[in-house]
Amino acid sequence: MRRSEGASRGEEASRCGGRRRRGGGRGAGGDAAEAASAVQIYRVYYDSPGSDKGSNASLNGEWVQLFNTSKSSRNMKGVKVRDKTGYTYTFGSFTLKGRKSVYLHTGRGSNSAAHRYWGRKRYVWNNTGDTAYLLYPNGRVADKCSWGRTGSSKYC
Ligand SMILES: [Ca+2]
Repeated sequence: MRRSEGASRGEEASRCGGRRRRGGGRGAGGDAAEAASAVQIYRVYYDSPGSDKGSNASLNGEWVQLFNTSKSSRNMKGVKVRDKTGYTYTFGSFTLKGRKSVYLHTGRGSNSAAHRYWGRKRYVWNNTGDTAYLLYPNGRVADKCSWGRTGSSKYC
């Protein structure tokens, strides 16, 4: 409807979930359904540093950073992170504190408050374009972030 904003701006917004951040702040026109997702995809590092030789360290160079935009803790149990293909990570018992990030690494490692490990032996995020989805336990999309064939990471 707000055509005066211009098509390019609209496209940019839709590539990364179609709303908020980047310019503006919170609350502007947000509806209740979207406000329900306090946890959002903040950044995806899809092309891990160096060549993709498949070592665990290289796999862990791939990650998704989730950020809790609210001041209160969020229970993450059952929340999922999924790629376009359908590879899915499901959080077990985990609480993300308010205004904190958690990094979900592709490879194996010891889980901590700020770092969780998918445990995969292969990369999950395509270097040449992909989409990361954050799903509620019921499967509804809470957030998503897409990128193209350039760069190594995307701020969503
Ligand atoms: Ca990758």
